[in-house]
Amino acid sequence: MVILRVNPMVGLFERADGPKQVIQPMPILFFKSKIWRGGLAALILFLAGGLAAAQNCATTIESDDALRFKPEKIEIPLACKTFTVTLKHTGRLPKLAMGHNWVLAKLSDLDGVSRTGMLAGAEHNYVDPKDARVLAHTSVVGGAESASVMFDVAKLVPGERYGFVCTFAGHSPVMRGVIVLK
Ligand SMILES: [Cu+2]
Repeated sequence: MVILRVNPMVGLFERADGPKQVIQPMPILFFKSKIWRGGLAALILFLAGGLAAAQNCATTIESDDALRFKPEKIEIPLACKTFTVTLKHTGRLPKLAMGHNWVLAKLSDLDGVSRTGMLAGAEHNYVDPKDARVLAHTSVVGGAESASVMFDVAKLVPGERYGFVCTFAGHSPVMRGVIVLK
């Protein structure tokens, strides 16, 4: 028969007979087990994954053969290091006739970057490469095409108002939307 006595110094049970052997109570065995460590690692990964998903540092915006963006508002979490916008053209018309791009700038600069973009022309995706007011932009896409751009969120200053516009010839007066920093 195994006789257990309590060692008050460490609070563990010990066998009083035979070779010195420490028998640990179940809770301690559980916390030392690989199952627990594996579970803890999985829990941390799950929580980290949930946090990244909650921040959602990417979005897709659609355009079509009519002159519109859907949605016309993009929320960018300031907690994101980078943000990716994918512009998807769900229409059928080729890009020479109904091309769209997505250009990010301060709201007050949207008219200016549209003017310089139109002058830059199709070979520059309707974006003047020398125009520093352009904070990010995609290339021009036609029907069934898409393009993405990733930019540093640190470029965006809290309190400033930003928007986006399609600078393809003639589209900028109607194809635009707003950025919401959160
Ligand atoms: Cu357009």
